[in-house]
Amino acid sequence: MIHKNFVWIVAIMMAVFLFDACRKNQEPLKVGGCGDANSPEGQVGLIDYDDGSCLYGFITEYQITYHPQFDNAAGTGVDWDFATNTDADLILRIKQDTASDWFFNSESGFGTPEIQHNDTARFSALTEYQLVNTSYRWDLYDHDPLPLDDNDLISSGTFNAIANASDGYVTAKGFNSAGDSTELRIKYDLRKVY
Ligand SMILES: [Ca+2]
Ligand SMILES: [Ca+2]
Ligand SMILES: [Ca+2]
Repeated sequence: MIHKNFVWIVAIMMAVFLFDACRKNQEPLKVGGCGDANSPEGQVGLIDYDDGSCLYGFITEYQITYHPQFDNAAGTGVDWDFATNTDADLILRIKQDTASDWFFNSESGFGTPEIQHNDTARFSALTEYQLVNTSYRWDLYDHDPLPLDDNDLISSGTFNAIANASDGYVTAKGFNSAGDSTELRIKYDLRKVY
């Protein structure tokens, strides 16, 4: 009986020893995810390997959610037209900071819609441009007809499309020389790139 118990105890001790040795030899668990800094969902520096799950942001719509009511930068502080108290006629342009060409210019597809300063102006993306991890520049103008008057800058700004991306929108603020602010929102869909 003593002999039988002894065998059991030795067997259990060996099993525990082998299990422990096995566990110590295992590699720590590797964490996978999207490792591309050009993805709005990228987790660069937070994961061990890229598991091919990256999705990328493709622009579907541009929005100006608000802009200054008056042209304070021109020193008039009155309106955006020759007639009194009229709303701005928007022209939105966006490009990569270092590029010479605007990849979006609302004037070519939408004309110059007149929008109240606290209403949201929406421009559908004419091409679903892919957002990347770099600096972008945008200008918002009020259209005025020549030869009476020329366009006025409403606001201008720069932003990084990936740093400013959250829940399907890139959000950025722009300013003019009077310090008046304007908000740009770029709506994007997440998709794979094949
Ligand atoms: Ca107007
Ligand atoms: Ca105008
Ligand atoms: Ca003007």
